[in-house]
This record gives sequence, structure tokens and C-alpha cells, in this order.
Amino acid sequence: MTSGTTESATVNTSADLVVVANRLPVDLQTLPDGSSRWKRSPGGLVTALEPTLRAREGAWVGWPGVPDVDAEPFVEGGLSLHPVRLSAGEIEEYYEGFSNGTLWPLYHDVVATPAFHRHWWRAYTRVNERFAEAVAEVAAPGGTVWVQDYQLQLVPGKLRELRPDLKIGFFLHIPFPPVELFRQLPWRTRIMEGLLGADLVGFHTEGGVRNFHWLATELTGAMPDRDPEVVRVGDRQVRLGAFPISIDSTTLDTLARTDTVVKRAAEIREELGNPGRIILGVDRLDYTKGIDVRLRAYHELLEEERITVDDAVVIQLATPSRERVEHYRQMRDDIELSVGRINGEYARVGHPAVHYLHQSLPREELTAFYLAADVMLVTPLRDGMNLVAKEYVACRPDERGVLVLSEFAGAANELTSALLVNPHDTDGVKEALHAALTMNDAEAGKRMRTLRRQVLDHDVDHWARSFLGALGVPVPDDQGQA
Ligand code: ADQ
Repeated sequence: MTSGTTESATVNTSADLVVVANRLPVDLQTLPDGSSRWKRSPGGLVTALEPTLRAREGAWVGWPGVPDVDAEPFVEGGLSLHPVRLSAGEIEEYYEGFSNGTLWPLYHDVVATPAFHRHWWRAYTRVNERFAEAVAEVAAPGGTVWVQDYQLQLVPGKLRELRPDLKIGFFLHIPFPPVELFRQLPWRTRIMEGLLGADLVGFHTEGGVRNFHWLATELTGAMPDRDPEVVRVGDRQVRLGAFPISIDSTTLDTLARTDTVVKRAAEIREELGNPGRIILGVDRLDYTKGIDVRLRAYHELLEEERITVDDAVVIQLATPSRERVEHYRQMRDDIELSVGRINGEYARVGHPAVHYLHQSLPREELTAFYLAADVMLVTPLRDGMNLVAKEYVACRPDERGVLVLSEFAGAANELTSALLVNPHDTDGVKEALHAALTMNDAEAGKRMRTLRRQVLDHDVDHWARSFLGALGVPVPDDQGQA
């Protein structure tokens, strides 16, 4: 296998700052001539961390997204990338199995039933050790390591054993569950001990901090401290904190003001046949996102004749996700059945009620959809944060549009001027959707202005800076101030 090296710059093998995540911020692409090359995959995390990593000549450790690839470290876009090899079997057991079949549903309030398999756990342990070993090789003496997310919860503990000189931070991108649910996990103590290897453990919300604090002191030998955001492990202090992640708000705001995007948003409305209102949903196709909840609410409003298809159409954009996992295949079928049923009953030829795209859209096109949407429906049953809600707000420099947001998304703690709903309460969601569709411009504008202040003032750079600051790593800002 080719190393895929795309730049001649030297790989940093002794980095002051190392990010470790399940995935590297690149995809391996196969070209028509059969050769392969690395292509940047522009995720939120890369955008958030790139300036800091670049400024400190940092490194990124992760899996390159394809099985059984032995690749040498390489430099891409100025970042040193260190691939970790995973076999096809490990992807099945560590990634699709323990990460997405056990931890994902367990941490999302068991909205699907988690499966507990000992061979999945063994693969998870083995892969986490491999990641820790890879980081131990790359981090400079006394350097800082930032471990990302639920796939790598054993990395802080293992890394501390290997490299006690390092400063270790861990951030969980999904909810940290209520204690009664977490206790179902047969390996609960091992996971807690793994996380307590960090110096700082970060969550999106204070709820996560509280759940973690309780479990740390109940399940392990960790002791409470006078400071409720600290637990003591032997002679070490482990700091806990809420760091709500965000987006690159200014860039989206700027993009949404461009002529191309404004024109495209008008075109989308035209292509839909100029309906009274456009309702939008944008999600990774995941059972936690409550896509069925919003389709049901819309369907019932049509059934009750409170709205017609001329009054309001739905666009649901759903990025394909975890398609090899059976639960996801089933959910996709269910959603597509509902879309078909609503259209079967209410669409006219050339005028569907629900426009459903099982596709990932380019950023500019997605921005145009946000700008065109009169109502944004974000109805997860549980979500760590939900960046879509923040993206919608950032894309509305015109201060129009109404956000309907689940109170079980982390974003609800900050976006309190949205219409907050309980996604389990179909009548409540239906009423909120109706209120959003009929809200007057003055009220909608007032709410949107408040939302925009929050999202523009608290961007992803602010998030990265506050986490690293709490870890004791000063991050220079644009003016070079620490
Ligand atoms: P996700 O579960 O992936 O993230 P979310 O935060 O909403 O959820 O991010 C999804 C991203 O995918 C957004 O940036 C969105 O624009 C993009 N996206 C979705 N559908 C798309 C489409 N059809 N085309 C193009 N882009 C699309 C996890 C947690 C969240 C947490 C984030 C960050 O589950 O709760 O907010 O990590 O910590």
C-alpha cells in the first residue's frame, strides 16, 4: 500500500500537541488509474483544531478510514498525520460493534437497545491500547495530548501508564449518560478508570459533569474534592468541565451573505413551487436524531387539515451513516416508508409534500438550504450538542427563520430562544411546528437575533481555546496574545 505522501514537508515525530481521534481528517481515495491518494475530509473537528495544531506544529493520530492499510506517517495540509492500522475484523468489533452497537445507544439514553459482547470489548481494549502506543511514540517529552470521543475512552489511562510525563485531556462529543444507565455496562469500572487517566475530562453539558463525578467516586477509588469540578485519584487531580462545542460561525455567516448562496436559496424556493413555508431537517441518518418524530408531526398537521401542502413542504436531507449496521438499515427503511406514505396521501404530481435526499451536500448548497428554510426542525431524542441547530442560526444574517429544537440536544442549554420541544411528545412537537409556521416576523426576528448573538459569540475557536486553556495550554489568538 502506498504511503500516500502528498507533501514533502517533514513529519513531526516529537509533537508538543497531539490530537488523537478515531478518524484521521483525511480519506483515502482511489483514482481511475488504480493509484490512491489522501483527500482532506473537512469535518468540524479539523476546522476547530487546525489553527492550534498548525501554530504548535502538532500531530494527529487516527485511523485512515479503510481496513488493513499500513501507511507511514505523512504531512497533509501542513499537519503531521499518523495512521493507526485497523483490520477488517477490528472495524467490525471495535468500531461497528463496541463503539456503535454498545456505547452509542447506551450513552444516548438507550433509545436503541445496546448489545454487550465480550469479544467486542476485547477488540475495543486492544485497539485503544494500539492508539495509546501510537500517541506515546509521537508526543514530545512533557507534551499535551487531546483525546477525542467515546471510541477512545481507555486511551487516557493506558497513555498515563506509558507516558506519565504527558498532559492529557479527553473530550466526549456525545452525552455522558445518567448513572443508572451507565451502570448497565459490564466494563463500567474499566471505562471510568480509563477516563480518569486524563488531567481534564470535558463534556458538552454540566449534566455530563455531574453524572461523571458521581460515577467516578462510586465505581473507582476516586475521591471528591472541595471543588465540585475536581476528583482526586491518588495524588493526582482530575479536572472536569462543560465545554459546549460550536461551529465556525463567522465563516458560515459570511457564506450565507454571498450572492451565490442568496441566489441559490431563492432558486430552491422556486424549484419547490414557491410553497408558503419550507420546513427543513438536516441530519446524519441516525436513530437518535428523531427524524420520524418530525415526519409524524407534519403528517398529523396535514391529516387534521391545519395545513396543506401548499402552505408548507418538508425537505429532509439525510447523510448516509453507518450503513453496515443492521439497526441503521432498518431505520432507513422505516423513514423512507413514512416519506412514501405522506407523499402517497398528500403529494400532487410534480409537488411532493416531503422532499427527501439521502445524500451528503456540499457546504455551499447546504448553506443555501438553511437560508431558504422558514422553519428548521431539530428533534433528536438525545444529542451531545447538535451542530445543525447552530449552523442554521449562523446562516441567517437576514434574521429570519424559526428554530424548533429538542430540549434533549445539548444545544438547548444555549439556544433558549428556540421553540424548545420534548421529542417524545408528538402533540407538543406538532403544536411547536404549527406555532413556528404561523409566527409573526417581529417575534421570529427577536428570537433569531438572540440566537445569533449566542452562536456568533461562542464559536468553535472559543471552544478549543477554553478546553486547552483549562488543560493549562495557552493558545495564542490571532493577535498572538496567549
Ligand atoms: P453528529 O451526531 O454527527 O455529531 P451534528 O452535531 O449535528 O451530529 O453534526 C452533523 C454534521 O453533519 C453537521 O455539521 C451537518 O452540517 C453535517 N450534515 C448533516 N447532514 C448533512 C447533509 N445531508 N449534507 C451535508 N452535511 C450534513 C456528534 C454528536 C453531536 C455533536 C458533534 C460535535 O452526536 O451531538 O454536536 O459530534 O461534538
